Amino acid sequence: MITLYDYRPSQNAYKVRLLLNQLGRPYRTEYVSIFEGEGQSEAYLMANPMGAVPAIRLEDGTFIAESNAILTYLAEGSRFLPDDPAARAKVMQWLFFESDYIQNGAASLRYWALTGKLISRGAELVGQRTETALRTLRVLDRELAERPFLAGQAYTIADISVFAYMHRADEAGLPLAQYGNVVAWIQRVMDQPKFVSKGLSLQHRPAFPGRIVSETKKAARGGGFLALGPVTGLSLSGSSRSSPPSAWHRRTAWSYCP
Ligand SMILES: N[C@@H](CCC(=O)N[C@@H](CS)C(=O)NCC(=O)O)C(=O)O
Repeated sequence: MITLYDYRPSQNAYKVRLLLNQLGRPYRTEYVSIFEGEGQSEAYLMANPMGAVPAIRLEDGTFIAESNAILTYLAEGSRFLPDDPAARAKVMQWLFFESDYIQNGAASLRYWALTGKLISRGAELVGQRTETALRTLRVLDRELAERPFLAGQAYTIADISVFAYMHRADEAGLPLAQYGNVVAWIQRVMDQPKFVSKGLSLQHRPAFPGRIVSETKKAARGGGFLALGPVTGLSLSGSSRSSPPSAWHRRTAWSYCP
């Protein structure tokens, strides 16, 4: 069975949860406490050289990192990724678009807004990211006027990938409601069979069932996002339990985006 290295508030990890559910593919979860430095443990760096979530481990022990690479691997041979080279390249076009413009625009802004870091980022940087985010919204709105889904007439992993952050663009302070074609597309994505808003499926088997409960309780206590602290017990061989955040991690964690 596949293992998903996950962190519940991560929208990048949500992409993978959503696809796994829509594929009906059973999997197990191991939570990685990214803000406690666990992502930077030697053991986890084998799964993802950047120490970020998501990553997956295949049955034969192979690790795959980067959400869009994982989506591509998992969708192979399914209706979510066409075989025809040109149609496939159109899907890839949107996966790269997501990785570049959305992760560096709306996703960063959302993370900064939700974690109270917006002010310390500086006006110039926030201005650049906002311009990138608004540009992506304009592009998406124009493109989605032409067809129901990003890569054509059918729902694919391109939609899953872009949906993950764009349907929460208002949390980044972006005027999502002004982009009618994007709003209509969000609804079409949510109407897909086996759509799940959090991505936990019936087939899903957490490696540490109790931890989901404790995470939910923490979220309820603290009002959500920021309250979600370490919930993991990474069990890669040689891994230790949560370690204090390293200096590297304290310096750099801000730039990424749950
Ligand atoms: N480009 C990566 C981005 C992954 C990423 O930034 N993940 C965040 C959570 S959404 C993370 O783990 N950040 C902690 C870190 O990078 O140390 C992807 O698409 O998977």
